[in-house]
Amino acid sequence: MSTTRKQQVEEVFEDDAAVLRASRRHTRRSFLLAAAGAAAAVGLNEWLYNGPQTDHQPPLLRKTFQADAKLSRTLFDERALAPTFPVSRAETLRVNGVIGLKEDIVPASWRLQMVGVEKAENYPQYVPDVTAWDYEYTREKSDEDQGHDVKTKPGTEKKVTSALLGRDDVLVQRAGMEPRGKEEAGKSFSTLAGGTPGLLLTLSDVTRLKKHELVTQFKCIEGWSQIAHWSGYRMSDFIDAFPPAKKADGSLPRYVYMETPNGDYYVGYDLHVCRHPQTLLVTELSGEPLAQKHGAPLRLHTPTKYGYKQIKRIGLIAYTDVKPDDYWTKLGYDWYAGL
Ligand SMILES: Nc1nc2c(c(=O)[nH]1)N[C@H]1C(S)=C(S)[C@@H](COP(=O)(O)O)O[C@H]1N2
Ligand SMILES: [Mo]
Repeated sequence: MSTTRKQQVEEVFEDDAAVLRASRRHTRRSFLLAAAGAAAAVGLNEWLYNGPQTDHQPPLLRKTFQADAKLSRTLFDERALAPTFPVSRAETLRVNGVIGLKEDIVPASWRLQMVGVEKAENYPQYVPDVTAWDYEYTREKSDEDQGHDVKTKPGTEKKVTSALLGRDDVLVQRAGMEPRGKEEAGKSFSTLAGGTPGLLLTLSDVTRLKKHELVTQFKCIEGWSQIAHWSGYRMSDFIDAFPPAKKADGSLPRYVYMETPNGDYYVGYDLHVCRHPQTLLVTELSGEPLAQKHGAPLRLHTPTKYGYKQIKRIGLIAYTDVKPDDYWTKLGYDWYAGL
């Protein structure tokens, strides 16, 4: 990395000095807690994995997950900051999991469906049905299936001449098209019904916000972790720009739901986790525009959660007061996925 680049990054960090200071405090605390946790877990491990399996997860382990999640949510209140690192420590992040990303999306056809925004009809991006949007995909499969991938049910994409590229070797998929959820976990119960009004945002609606950089550890529940350098926009700034409609009693909806444009991968979040200062809508990784398999043009990074909560290629963001469906929770993993 050139000095200028390094300086730029440090300037951003300078700007985020408060975030950094708090982050260092958290690092020390998490060391102590991790040590205590590891000691307690050792003896239990073998026993845990020997019981009968239901739902892809041993029942006892599942309870432990839930108890752990509760404990860490209380201890850290989900508002503490994850440790950050100098950019020199950043690695090249591997690609893991391509659910919802199997065909390359035509970048110009990408839109972000936004549902549950206050007074949505007053925005110029308002449409009466966000599910009527057509996403276009190029036909060639650029990569082998990777990571957690499992059987794909045959798709139902229609071969139509592309409105954008004028080619007929392009797949056009309407946002609300059935069946959605062609992967192992199936269709999300939170997926939108046809005729849902909302906003159709373009990338510039996100990139006009203040840009931030973050170098954090990325942890996959499969047991690997890497330090990665992210650039993007604070989701809290995005929420301020497109705030949720309040409920009848004046309070805010509790959750945020996201899914890929084809509905195959989907994740539910608490609203306050989306407002965490380190939750970024990411457009760049290692200082380069995101690759398709890392979630171009827009993915989430939230360093207090496991990798499976960090959805790649976001097609929909919806505010909701009903706890949203979640791909890996359906297959037995914890909904909170806290670290
Ligand atoms: N759309 C989508 N997002 C996804 C996944 C996926 O399969 N599809 N896998 C998740 C998991 S389990 C991990 S560990 C990370 C991996 O992100 P990376 O490929 O950028 O390393 O993406 C997460 N987000
Ligand atoms: Mo993962």
